[in-house]
Amino acid sequence: MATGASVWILLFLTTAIYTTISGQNAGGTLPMYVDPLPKIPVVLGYYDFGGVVLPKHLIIGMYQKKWKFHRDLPETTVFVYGTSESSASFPGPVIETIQGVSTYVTWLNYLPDTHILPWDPSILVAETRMGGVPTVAHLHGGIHEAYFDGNPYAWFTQHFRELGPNWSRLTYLYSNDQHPGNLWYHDHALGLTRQNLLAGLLGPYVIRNPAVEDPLMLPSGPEFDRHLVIADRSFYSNGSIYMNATGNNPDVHPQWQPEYFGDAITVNGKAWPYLVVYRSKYRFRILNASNARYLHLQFSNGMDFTVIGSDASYLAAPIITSTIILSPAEIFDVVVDFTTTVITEIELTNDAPYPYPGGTPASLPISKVMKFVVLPGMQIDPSVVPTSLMSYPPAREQDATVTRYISLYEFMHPVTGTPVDILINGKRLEDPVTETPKTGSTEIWHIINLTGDNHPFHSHLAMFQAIQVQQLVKGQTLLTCLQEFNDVAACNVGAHVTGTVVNVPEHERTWKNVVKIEAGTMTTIIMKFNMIVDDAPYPFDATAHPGFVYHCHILDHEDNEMIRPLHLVNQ
Ligand SMILES: [Cu+2]
Repeated sequence: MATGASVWILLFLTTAIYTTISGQNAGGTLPMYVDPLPKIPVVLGYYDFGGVVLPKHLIIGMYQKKWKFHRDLPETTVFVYGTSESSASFPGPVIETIQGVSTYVTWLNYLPDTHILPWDPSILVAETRMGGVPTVAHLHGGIHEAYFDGNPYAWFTQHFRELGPNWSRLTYLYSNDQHPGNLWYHDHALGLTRQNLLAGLLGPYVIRNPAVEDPLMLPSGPEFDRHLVIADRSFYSNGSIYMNATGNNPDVHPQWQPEYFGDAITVNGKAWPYLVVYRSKYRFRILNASNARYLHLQFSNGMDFTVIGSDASYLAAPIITSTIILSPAEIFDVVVDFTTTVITEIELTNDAPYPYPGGTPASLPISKVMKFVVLPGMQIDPSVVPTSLMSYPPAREQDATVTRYISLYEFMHPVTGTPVDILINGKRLEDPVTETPKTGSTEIWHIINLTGDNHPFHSHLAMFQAIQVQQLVKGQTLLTCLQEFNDVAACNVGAHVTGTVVNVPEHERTWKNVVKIEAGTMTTIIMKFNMIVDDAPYPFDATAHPGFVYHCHILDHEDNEMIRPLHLVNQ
């Protein structure tokens, strides 16, 4: 850090914006931009013996500990990942890995007998006989065997005292065979995902390939290549995490709410932090780790994001845009250039309504994410934004051998008119599997969104990209028919897919693991069940037990029960 930095910090502290945390929270008045953006601890998932890189076995625990989310907020009890209790952090450490070099992780649960957040026994949930917090880690975006995928039924409690029915492996093998990119790990326990992530069980994971990525000359090193893990949270005045304990339809679900929205925005575990930056280019790997909140990000001075990747893939070429929309679980990898800005205090802002896009407009606290303070003087910046990045085989409809229709719709309470549950194809996780793609194949999935909100579609194992979004006409008629017959052919879906075609944004055109499904549309995605870099088959048996899942990544939806099994079969 330059010596001038502390002077600048003092200068802008005096102009900090104060905001009142309102609603259920008694957090009082929290000033923004008083905590520096933390650097997330890094754990290497490999050994490096003078350039010889070898597999490594990590032990990562889940700990209950105290975390300070803001200078003026008392410490918060969290559940967090770390290689030790003292180093465990919110978010968990960045696990850095190398393409082609295996990382073994033994995930250990040291959590207490009871959860720090309310849970709902009326939804399909991991229930224990002896207490404890069921957990199971999932590597989001990872291509690996189903044993190591963090199946919702593969949960375990502290010291493996109790095991879910699909638990099978003490140590998970992440072979890191896939292309370089940004992944993240988080909990996936049955019916408890929303609470376990809200409590803090999440962290970034990177697969690097220096031989391929270093020649790109992108901003690099711990100063200029940074993670921004954004997550909304609400707090009580005593610092504890606030989660509504009363369901929207308590006669059906005593606790479950359709979406969790916090009224504070945290980045890397601090509410509204600031980052002092040099006049240089920076790479930011931005993850929306919120349970349900979408983020529509832009800079207060109107400067651009140069998007270089999304989710676990690069774009073919950089795309310049002034705004990006991140659904929960979505990642954008961007370069931001601070060299030419005249304004020296720049806010990263958010104006996404919640639920997205038709809900409550973002209030003042929610409309601010963090602040950048630009140091004076030019910095030598050897980095560039190359004209081309990384190319993968294109998404082509003609490669597909199977077409499926996937419909998303809610079931409303007859009195309150609010959702009781939100399902995929009207089915539940425990209903018999219906999506059984052949390993190595390509499929077309038409995803029909008959709800009023956007949903982040996520599949384990598969990589996919949207090729077309088309608005539905007479959607209510289709919804009524599907609610009665649950059969897209009988409901003549084709007669409804005649509306305006909406373009997929250029910066979302790559092999993704989360695709936003707009309300009232049918989004056509190409699903690849192979290694997308060269269309090679998976280097493992993808048909093995217990299979995979696909789901909505609004965690409250996923938990009740916008999630379905995905079982691959042999050719
Ligand atoms: Cu959803």
